[in-house]
Amino acid sequence: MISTSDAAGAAALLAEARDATDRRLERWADRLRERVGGRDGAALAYALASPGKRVRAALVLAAYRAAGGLAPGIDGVAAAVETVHTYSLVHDDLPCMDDDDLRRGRATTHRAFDLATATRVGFLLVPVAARVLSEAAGDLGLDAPALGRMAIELFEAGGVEGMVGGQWLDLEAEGRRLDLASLIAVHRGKTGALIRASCVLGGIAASAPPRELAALAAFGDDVGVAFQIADDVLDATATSETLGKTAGRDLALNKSTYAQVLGVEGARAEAGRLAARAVGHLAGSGCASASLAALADYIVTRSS
Ligand code: GRG
Repeated sequence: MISTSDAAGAAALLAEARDATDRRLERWADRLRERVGGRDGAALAYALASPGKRVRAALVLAAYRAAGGLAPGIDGVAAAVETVHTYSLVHDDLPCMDDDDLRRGRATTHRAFDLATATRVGFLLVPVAARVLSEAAGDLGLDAPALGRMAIELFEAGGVEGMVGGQWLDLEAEGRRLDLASLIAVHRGKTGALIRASCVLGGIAASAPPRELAALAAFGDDVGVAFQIADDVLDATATSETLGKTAGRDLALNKSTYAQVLGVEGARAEAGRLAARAVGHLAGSGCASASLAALADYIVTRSS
């Protein structure tokens, strides 16, 4: 059960991550609107500066601090992760994928603009993420090898062994019943890889030693799957208004979900078990953190 102080700690960190990341992303949105211009520039800015919860950004900040990092420039690394996440949402909502009209409480990018524009915007956001990351490394005074390691973590998490591979499996599985092990394999890639990378990037930015990076990666692995389990439960139990995206989409698309395989209460219990195990990975690693623990609790008890 989440304690009041945990909930307050997570809320404060999320608010800080939202403020700092949104400021960075709004600056990039303004630059892109001007540099790219026209409809593509406007659509890029629309997608990039859209109001997410910034959970991945908060994980970057908390992991960085857990590993001893102190500089405010870490919000640039958080913005790079959120840029990759935003690209995935723009493409996920396309008619050839989950075909949705509502995201973050407003029209999806292909609905606000058009299909071709939204498809281009998704692809264009990937090199934008690389620029945001490189700017952040400069702000933090990190050297080229550290930037290289962060880039590998981030873009591998977005690739065939991570987000794209997981999404691919997810699309192929529509209309089929998956067992729990297959479901976990899909979501470790589709959702978990970027969440894991958020934690590892925070550690690399703080020059964490291998033992701490391994603990942050293990923490991220478990909270990544727990995040998706909570997402499935919310899809089945919350309203579109609360979520800012269309509720009940999994059922409409005939997807296998944790709520269906384990039942809503079973899925909630499994998410809680994974969140607790995630926090356990940090104990004795040198980067135990009340903020990461509070975020793990938030991830499995959130209402949107
Ligand atoms: C080419 C096959 C192929 C794939 C492209 C589209 C894509 C890559 C991947 C989809 C990844 C995806 C959308 C995973 C879902 C993760 C998830 C649960 C998102 C919701 O995250 P929140 O709740 O959203 O943090 P906000 O809006 O708050 O940021």
